[in-house]
Amino acid sequence: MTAHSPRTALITGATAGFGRAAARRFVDAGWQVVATGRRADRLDALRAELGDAVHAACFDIRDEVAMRAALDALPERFRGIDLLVNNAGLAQGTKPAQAALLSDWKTMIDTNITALVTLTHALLPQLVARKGAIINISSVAGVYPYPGGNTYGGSKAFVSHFSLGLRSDLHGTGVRVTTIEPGMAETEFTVVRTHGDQAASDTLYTGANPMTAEDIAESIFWVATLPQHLNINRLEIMPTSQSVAGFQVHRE
Ligand code: NDP
Ligand code: 8X3
Repeated sequence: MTAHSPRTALITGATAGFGRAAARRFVDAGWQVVATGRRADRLDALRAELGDAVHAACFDIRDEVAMRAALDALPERFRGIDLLVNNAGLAQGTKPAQAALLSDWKTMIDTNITALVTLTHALLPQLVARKGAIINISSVAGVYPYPGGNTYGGSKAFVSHFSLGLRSDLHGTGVRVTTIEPGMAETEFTVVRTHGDQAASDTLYTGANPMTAEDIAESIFWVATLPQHLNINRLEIMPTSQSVAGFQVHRE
């Protein structure tokens, strides 16, 4: 990379929500973005909107072979990744553990944990070589338990702790590692979590003044563009309307 080359971010889950808003924010600031996701039409639309600064890489992040093929197929000018934003992820289900679907749990673990560590492992050598940065999107659900959070919260607790572990291992390399832990933000998250219940999503967010995808994109951008000698370890952000409630007690 020459002094004048644009920096390159690989943003997973750029077809919606935080990832798409982040792709727009980074391109707006002169970065190049490798945008990933499964929905080719959404990636095509982003490419049409943002132009040559975007390379669309369409694959299911749980498919390791497809992931590696997409990395191998990166055009020359997108090959040097300076920033990895591990954003692709999801919740599946809102029921208590004893009523949850095991298939939902496995989908969350495969996406939020296994895919995230696989991609991180693949990109670490070049991130070290380039003194790059990793921003992992966790959640307040990984910090505070709530009914129905079970495996989703567990998967995000993994993301937060994995990030701190990365930071320890990368000590002295110059690679920065940050976990962002958002609270309630209106994206496609709840429609996905409820397996397509738009009304449930609307009910959750109506009147709550939730955060927006752009709010989180701005935070990602801020973290990424701080001076090289500063590392935000973890950043927990909630809408003002949300706060943490305490313990529950069941009485006979
Ligand atoms: P959205 O549902 O709007 O976006 C999720 C993105 O992840 C999509 O681009 C989707 O792409 C991608 N994705 C999901 N599964 C896969 C997969 N198997 N392969 C490839 N891409 C996948 O949700 P958000 O923007 O809200 O969520 C982004 C991240 O933020 C997630 O990790 C989520 O857990 C986290 N988060 C969200 C909060 C919220 O309140 N919204 C709060 C805290 C954290 P596609 O479907 O095209 O594959
Ligand atoms: C999403 C935030 O509070 O719905 O990670 O779990 S929450």
